[in-house]
Amino acid sequence: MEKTRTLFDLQRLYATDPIEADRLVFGRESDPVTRRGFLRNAGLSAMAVVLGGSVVFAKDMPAGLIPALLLEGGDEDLLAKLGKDKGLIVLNDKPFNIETPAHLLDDDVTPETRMFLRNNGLIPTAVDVNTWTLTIDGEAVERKVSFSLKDLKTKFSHHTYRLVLECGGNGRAEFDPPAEGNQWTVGAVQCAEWTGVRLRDLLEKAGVKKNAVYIGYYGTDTHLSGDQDKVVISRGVPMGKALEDETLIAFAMNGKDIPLAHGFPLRLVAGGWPASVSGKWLKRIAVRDKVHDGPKMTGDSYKVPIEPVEPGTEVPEEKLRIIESMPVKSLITYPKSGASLVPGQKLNVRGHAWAGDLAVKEMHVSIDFGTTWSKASLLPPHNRLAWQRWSAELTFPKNGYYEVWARATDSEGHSQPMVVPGWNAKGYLNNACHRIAVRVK
Ligand SMILES: Nc1nc2c(c(=O)[nH]1)N[C@H]1C(S)=C(S)[C@@H](COP(=O)(O)O)O[C@H]1N2
Ligand SMILES: [Mo]
Repeated sequence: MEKTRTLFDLQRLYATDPIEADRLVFGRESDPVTRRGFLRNAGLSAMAVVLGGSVVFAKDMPAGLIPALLLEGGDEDLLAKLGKDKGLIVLNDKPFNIETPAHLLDDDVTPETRMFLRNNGLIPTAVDVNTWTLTIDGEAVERKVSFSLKDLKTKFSHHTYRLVLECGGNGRAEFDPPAEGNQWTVGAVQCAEWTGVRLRDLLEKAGVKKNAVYIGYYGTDTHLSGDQDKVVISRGVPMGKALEDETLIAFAMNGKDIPLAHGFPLRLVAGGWPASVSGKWLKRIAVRDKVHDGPKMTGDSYKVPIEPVEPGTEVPEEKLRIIESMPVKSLITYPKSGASLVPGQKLNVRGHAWAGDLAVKEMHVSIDFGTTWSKASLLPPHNRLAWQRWSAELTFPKNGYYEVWARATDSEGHSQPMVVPGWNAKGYLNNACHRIAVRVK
């Protein structure tokens, strides 16, 4: 965990006073007004030593920007017992919260071993598949209905979709003032292939009344206090999202039973929205006649200011909105940050892009800190709400240190910002451009 802690120290230093951090780390002098760094000889060579090459577009490098090379985390030890790849990063072990470095998210379909893990409580220990039932009830159903796992698997048609699940707090580590909670950097996102029945088909059996507004899920995880009666988290979605084709009650992931840590034996999956609406270890769905009010639906949980606010502002509840569709975002999954090239070598970079309920329309890359951008090629999604593969061939003008930045644009024309967007107290929805370090020498 040592390396991770060092990373956060560096991030905190840069977060509190980036100009001073630059001076301390690199001896870099900056213009406090334009925030352009003046890499005078001493600073330039200090940075070149640390990065293993001089910064080719140094004149374009914003002051107070932590070089992407130094953002590499990694924890080689603690993961085997959870069935996770050794390259993942343990952010918390009570409860387990584990993130995936970008270069381990290169697969089109994220395997279990490389899937981030986010728990608010304790993973259930005993799951009896023979007695497991899913109940649908609530103020806005005609009748309460229950299904066994066998009912679900044999009495309804099956559907399979690749769905992006991204934690609402992915990117939280970059907010300033910092937000409490797991300090996710970029890897709290995955796109697995889920198989199950449509929630819509089950709701039809219960009979949805005209006054239905929202659904809320209930799972069987245990509250951290150990109190069996306390609900850990119970979130949901408005009826419109609940009734979509792709909203599933899933019993399989990547062609097998859902792994225990990810919701075995049953999970609500609603792609494109914060992954917190996709309830694991699903036992019950309530159809509500008002916005669902379970734990983590109320107060400031999974809410952001309706209007932008100055960082650090306290925002009253009535000026917050519940996060729905997630914003446009992308990752560079190849190469791993820190890649080395020989002079003249071309680099094929690639990654994924996604945009909540929308599709990604365009993808761009930059090697000069966002001064100029070139268009990348972009594939359509495998199905609606799956991420999209993008790739680009890059050439570098001379030896030195570079950063590759990637920027997606959604079907409504919204692009990723180059810096951390809209501050909010809980650190949600950071969709700033992902960047990696590349050295030519
Ligand atoms: N029952 C239950 N469902 C849950 C959670 C939880 O703690 N308990 N965490 C939610 C949150 S905040 C996220 S980001 C995703 C994480 O899914 P994963 O662990 O399969 O990656 O599950 C969601 N569903
Ligand atoms: Mo989350």
